[in-house]
Amino acid sequence: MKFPAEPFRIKVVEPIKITSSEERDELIRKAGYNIFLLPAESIYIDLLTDSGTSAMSDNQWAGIMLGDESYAGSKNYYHFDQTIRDIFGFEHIIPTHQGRVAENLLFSNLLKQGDVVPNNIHFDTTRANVEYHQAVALDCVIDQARIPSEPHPFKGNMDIEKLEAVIAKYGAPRLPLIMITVTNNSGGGQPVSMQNIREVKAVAQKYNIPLIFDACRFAENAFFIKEREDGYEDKSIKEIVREMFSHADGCTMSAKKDGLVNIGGFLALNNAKLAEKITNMLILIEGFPTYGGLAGRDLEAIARGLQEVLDENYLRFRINQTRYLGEMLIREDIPIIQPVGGHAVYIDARSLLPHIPQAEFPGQSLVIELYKQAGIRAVEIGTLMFGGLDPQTGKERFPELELVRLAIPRRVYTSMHMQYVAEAIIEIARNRSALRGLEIVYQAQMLRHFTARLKPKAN
Ligand code: PM9
Repeated sequence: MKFPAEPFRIKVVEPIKITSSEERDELIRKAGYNIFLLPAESIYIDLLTDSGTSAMSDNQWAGIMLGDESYAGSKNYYHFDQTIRDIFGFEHIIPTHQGRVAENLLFSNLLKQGDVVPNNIHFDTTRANVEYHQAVALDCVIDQARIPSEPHPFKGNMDIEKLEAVIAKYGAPRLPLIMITVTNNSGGGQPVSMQNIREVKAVAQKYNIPLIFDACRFAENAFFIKEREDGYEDKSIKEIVREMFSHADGCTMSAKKDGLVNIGGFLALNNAKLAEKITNMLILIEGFPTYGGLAGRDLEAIARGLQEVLDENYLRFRINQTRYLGEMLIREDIPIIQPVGGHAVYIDARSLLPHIPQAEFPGQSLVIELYKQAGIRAVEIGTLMFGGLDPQTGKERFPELELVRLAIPRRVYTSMHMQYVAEAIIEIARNRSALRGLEIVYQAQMLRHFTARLKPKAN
């Protein structure tokens, strides 16, 4: 059966406020045509992110009631620690309040000025944390990842030749680690194959460089391996995860994704000395090693979430729900990144709106129309997010792709909601010539997309 029916039933509902298009016109005008500045209450379907937006299960909520809030040695910590060791196989588990703190702790202890960190594609916070330490974040993903219509089954794979070239250019001592992001968020939520993981590991081992995974969407990646890679169809998700991580020396994790919780993360390592150093720093910035910036109840919810996310029925629904939305759009010739990724559908806004020049933010124009027409919040991943003035040349920079991401929160929306989203996009695409570009009236110097204010271009 292809229809992605939900493998759960609804026990608690959260009403969503319905606004009129006139109200939304006014709200978005007031928000300076920036969806980050909208009150969340005014949104019907919120696809801004899949991070921290999951619905927890009854089992997780029950775990919340069993929170042991002792300062040290909470029983929930032992459950958290044991669960992560059991699933991922690492020796030392350091709780953090979200993923970027795990990155910061790791890089603060490993990187020095001029070092180089290759990844398939660094996620924004990873790149920012690398650059903060005056090191260089390099993307070594396969070329097919840059072509939206290219149907490669593992578009998150690292290009081994590119990786070897980086090592040859800079020399292994300048690479304190190699990273792989599973699934590759910045490349469209695309998976990395087991074969590729083995190949990267072989290179890392040859030069004695630690291999660390950015593990946010590890279970979704494992499901794709089961579905697409020879020899894995009869393995359980847990077996696949264990094999994936057996090739790594550690991982950073935002539990706000595949941990099925609203807050939390961890850093896991096999290197005892490094773990000890980082644990001491954790005490300085997050908290005692048995809670790391989280409440006991959060640790319990993560332990339970990490077990639930391994359920194949859940993952089949999850991946198929995202695919279902993508396929409705493909059938109507809406250009999207293919194959559909694990956690989001990415629309190629430049192909959809060729009459809007990149300098006038075609992706943002689509985002604004989606909100105005249907109360849907998506996010632009294009010139507004990655453009801006080049500090060297003083000229406006333009990214390769103008994307609009529809990130699907886990277990939150039904497949009927997905139909609503698809219909809204299809309707907008039919009237695409009416969409206009935008211009910036205010922007911050860094990360301008969060606070920028825009206005529609005059005709
Ligand atoms: N990802 C996302 O919406 C949250 C917004 S961050 C501007 O996709 C990867 C692959 C991520 C990620 C967050 C983090 C950071 C690390 N790696 O948000 O710090 O997708 O828990 O995780 C977001 P935290």
